[in-house]
Amino acid sequence: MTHTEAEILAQPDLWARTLDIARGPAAALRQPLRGPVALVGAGSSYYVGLAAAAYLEEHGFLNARAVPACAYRPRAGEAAVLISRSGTTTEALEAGEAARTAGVFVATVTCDPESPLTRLADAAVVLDFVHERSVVQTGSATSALLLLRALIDELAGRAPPVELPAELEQALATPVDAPEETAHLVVLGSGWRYGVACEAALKVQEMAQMWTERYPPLEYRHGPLSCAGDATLVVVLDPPDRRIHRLAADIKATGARVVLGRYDPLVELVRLQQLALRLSLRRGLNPDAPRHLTRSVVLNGSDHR
Ligand code: F1P
Repeated sequence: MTHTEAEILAQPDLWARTLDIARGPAAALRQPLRGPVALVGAGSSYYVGLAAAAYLEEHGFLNARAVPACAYRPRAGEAAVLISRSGTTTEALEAGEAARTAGVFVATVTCDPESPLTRLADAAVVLDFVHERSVVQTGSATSALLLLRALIDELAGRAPPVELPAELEQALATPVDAPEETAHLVVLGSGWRYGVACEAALKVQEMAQMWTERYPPLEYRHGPLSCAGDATLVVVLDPPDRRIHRLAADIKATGARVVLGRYDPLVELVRLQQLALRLSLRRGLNPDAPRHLTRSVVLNGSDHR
């Protein structure tokens, strides 16, 4: 078994532990999440922020934005939540330093208590039970998003999603299948599911070096549908209502295969991590060593200042 696969399968336990800290140490994040707040990260960590910012908006907190770390500029009166598995990504560190210099409240979500990003925070939440050797983020990203969801649910007076570890355990036994001819993946999701769709598509890019696209579902007809065909697999994260069923029919008419999500979008993300792993192995690749990638992007010298 590759260590990426082992890390994928470890997520039910990580999620249970994440929900435990949401009730305790992570409470320090609740206040900044009320907004105004910028959720900042790179790669998978940016997509976690994208999903969390939309989740905040859907729960009535209308003053949240997600920003790629490379594009972050501090705003007076706006807290910054910096998300980074390693806590060493150069753009995330630069964003944290800029926020501190501007006098902005800085909270961080990392997996390493000793990382430079953790150390510069006013409030640091550390998922120190997540130990990923992989380059490709799996449980670190889903645990960070689950943590933010649980905190936002509590801020909104809703029960946190305590059922998800068990739902994931069940879902891991029913992986998403992809026909042999699959060479093109499209993941569709609206609202907070769009950030989840971006992260799912990134897994397939990183592990299987496959062409992927991601859109809000009803956007797909507005041009990108022209690329759908026999080698296309389209996964829809939104609940299958009348409009989604109509969209699925239009997509199937192109020859593409459509899979409608059956579980919580975060659970569907893990099923797509499993799909990415299977596609990687089917293509004779090593998911533990994704081409051209490093576990953390650390830019040395002055070329990035
Ligand atoms: C961010 C990131 C990862 C990606 C790869 C390179 O890392 O882009 O999302 O999978 O590992 O780094 P981090 O800031 O979350 O540690």
